[in-house]
Amino acid sequence: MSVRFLHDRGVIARYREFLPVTDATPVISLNEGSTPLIHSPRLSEIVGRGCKVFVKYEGLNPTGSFKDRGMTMAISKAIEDGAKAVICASTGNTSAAAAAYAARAGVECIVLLPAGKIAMGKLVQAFIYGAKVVAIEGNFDDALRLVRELGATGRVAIVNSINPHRIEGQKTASFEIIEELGDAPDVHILPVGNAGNISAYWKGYREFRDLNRSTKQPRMIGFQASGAAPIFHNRIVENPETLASAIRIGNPASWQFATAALRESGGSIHIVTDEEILEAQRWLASKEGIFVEPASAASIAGLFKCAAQIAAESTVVCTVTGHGLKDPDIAREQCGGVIPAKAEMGAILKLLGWE
Ligand code: AN7
Repeated sequence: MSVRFLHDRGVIARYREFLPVTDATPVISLNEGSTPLIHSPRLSEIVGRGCKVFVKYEGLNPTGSFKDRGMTMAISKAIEDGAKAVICASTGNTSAAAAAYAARAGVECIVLLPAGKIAMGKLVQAFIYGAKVVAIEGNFDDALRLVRELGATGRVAIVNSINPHRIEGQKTASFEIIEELGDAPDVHILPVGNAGNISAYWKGYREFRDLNRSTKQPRMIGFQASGAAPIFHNRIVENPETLASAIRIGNPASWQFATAALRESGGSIHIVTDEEILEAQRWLASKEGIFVEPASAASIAGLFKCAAQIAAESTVVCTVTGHGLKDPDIAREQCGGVIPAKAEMGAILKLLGWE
């Protein structure tokens, strides 16, 4: 009987020739990537004028967010370099991914989180994958500053997106989109926190264009939460605030890369309010059956906001970065409760109005 190993399908296996790996690189993979690119008839109709809108559903990665694409690279390279422990600061998803891939590699994982600001699903992931979870009295930016210092001791490998291997892995999402659409889209919309992902997508689009695997490059359009919008305002935000805790970041690590991506692609960055984010989250779940976490819904809120500016006949991709179950509390607060009933047919017919 021939055995098909799991790691023949992750993003390193699929895109090895475009990534900085060699035969000496151990591949630490959980079959990440190959996420669905879902056509949305309703979003297409809202944008109108012959535009086609697709949702890249990154919540279907192994730990429930796009971070797995970069983490398979960062952990594989850390192991290649002999690391025995890895560390990251996180608003939740990076720590979940780091903890899972470190577990798979058999190395220690330390995560520094802003105390009280991590969505429940993400916190539980870090625990169950066996990470050492440190909650600091400060925000993500404070945690990242400490991680940089801890990394400088040489005792631990940093797997935040300041590690360039993370960006390399994340660029594979663009490759998948180009392969599936047969070309790059005209517009790509995504949420922006640390700005690693917008930088990674742009790198992926550029590389496939240079290799003639696509004929064009999309305008990159980023959306930040209005209370955490340093790139939009072009200044560090000392006390970022948003219900979308994943993007509660005031001093993005990849700020310069993101600015270049916006400039080179003819794109732009904008803001959406928490109310707009939550409304978009409910809309996407209840109208298209796609449940995403609040930060991810910033893409959809953003699309609603900029729909009129999108040229006719455009192909638009919105990345939704994380699964809705990551943050059950926020979703629960917005929804109606259960309808209590006796276990009797008559009672149920009555409350359904079917009598
Ligand atoms: C769901 O996990 O920064 O602009 O520490 O979890 O590349 O930072 C998460 C970011 C968007 C923003 N959507 O991406 C972390 C972290 C979700 C996220 C972003 C994040 P970047």
